[in-house]
Amino acid sequence: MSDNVVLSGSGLWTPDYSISNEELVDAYNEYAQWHNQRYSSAISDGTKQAKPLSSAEFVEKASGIKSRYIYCKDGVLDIERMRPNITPRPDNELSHQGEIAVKAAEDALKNANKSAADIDAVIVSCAYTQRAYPAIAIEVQQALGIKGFGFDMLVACSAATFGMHRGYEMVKAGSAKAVLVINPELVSPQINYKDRDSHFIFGDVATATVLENEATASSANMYDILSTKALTQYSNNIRSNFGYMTYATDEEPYAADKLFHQAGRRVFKEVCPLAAAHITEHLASHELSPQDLRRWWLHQANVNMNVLISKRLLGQDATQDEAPIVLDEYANTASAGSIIAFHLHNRDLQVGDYGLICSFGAGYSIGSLLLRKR
Ligand code: CO8
Repeated sequence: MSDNVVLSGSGLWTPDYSISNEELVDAYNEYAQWHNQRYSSAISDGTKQAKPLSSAEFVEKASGIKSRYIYCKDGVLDIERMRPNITPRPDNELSHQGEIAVKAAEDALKNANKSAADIDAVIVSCAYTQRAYPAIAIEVQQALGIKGFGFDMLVACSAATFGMHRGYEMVKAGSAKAVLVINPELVSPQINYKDRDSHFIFGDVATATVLENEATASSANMYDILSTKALTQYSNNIRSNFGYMTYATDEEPYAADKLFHQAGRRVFKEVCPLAAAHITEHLASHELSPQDLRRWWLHQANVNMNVLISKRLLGQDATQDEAPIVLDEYANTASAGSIIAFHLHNRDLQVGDYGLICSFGAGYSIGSLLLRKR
């Protein structure tokens, strides 16, 4: 059997609800004003900090984000709650994260022209899993009726690309014929909606991809995966301390440091050059230059990051056709952003065109896949 691996299909599940910058900022500002009034004497004697106001104009200018989708809108804009109000499910029902994973997976299977019987491994790879065990991947495997095996993996912003790397290697090694990689990015429960600097950044979504041996592939739209490249470099600039240890350490399990927090400016400055160098090296290993690529499916955290990286690579701004932006509508969806961009903007490529999927962010982590349209 050949050892060529193809990306034969992708899938996307988009939540029913969305929140505009204006709605989000109005709720945050109402909360901040309430907070500042409630704690006015502590704020004046310096024992508590005042909450600064947010602005929809700032959010769009600083990030490019106009709105975000959300799994459960209820509760987020309620200043007495400021977090989604998700109803817990009993153990014998499909979990929330399992449900959105199944939806994206079904779309990817359809687009890859595959049925559950064709898949022999399921990887659920995302920024958070809603529980430690049993693995969400094994739950999804059962819900879809897939034989073989499944496992979860977490690599924050690069979970999707790193998951695809593992799928690629499994198919190459012959330990699986076809791998379903799913990224159920249900991130809204970890957003600090009371924090002016980060309340606007993220949205929920689920994406999925099918990677398989070319010998079994029958999709009408597929890509050769020519190679993968990964890099990690430890940084505390994007962090969440949420975890199972709080039960033993007696810390507040939902304190601000247990939610997403970052030094956004430093992330911006450090990650952009790392990502540009990583991409250049990846292409050079195939004797390709950035100009040889027809399309860039880049991580979707901040439009200004993508502009800077494209400029470093191409020497000029990339057009929407060259490096599509989806974060205006979806916001930062953790690891799923580059896969949404791929899913929505790949069908027009011609046979032989090159494209690159690349994630960059928390860890730090950078992951790329070089593709060629078949
Ligand atoms: N409204 C109004 N003003 C604001 C706001 C706001 N909401 N926020 C900040 N400001 C103010 C600041 O206080 C500051 O004021 P001053 O100049 O007086 O000090 C001014 O605006 C400028 O602030 P910044 O320097 O912080 O603004 P930036 O231009 O740097 O923009 C960004 C902030 C948008 C956060 C930007 O730095 C950025 O995008 N950086 C990169 C971030 C990034 O890529 N992060 C990766 C995220 S991690 C990830 O993708 C996955 C993690 C796992 C998922 C987690 C899910 C919950």
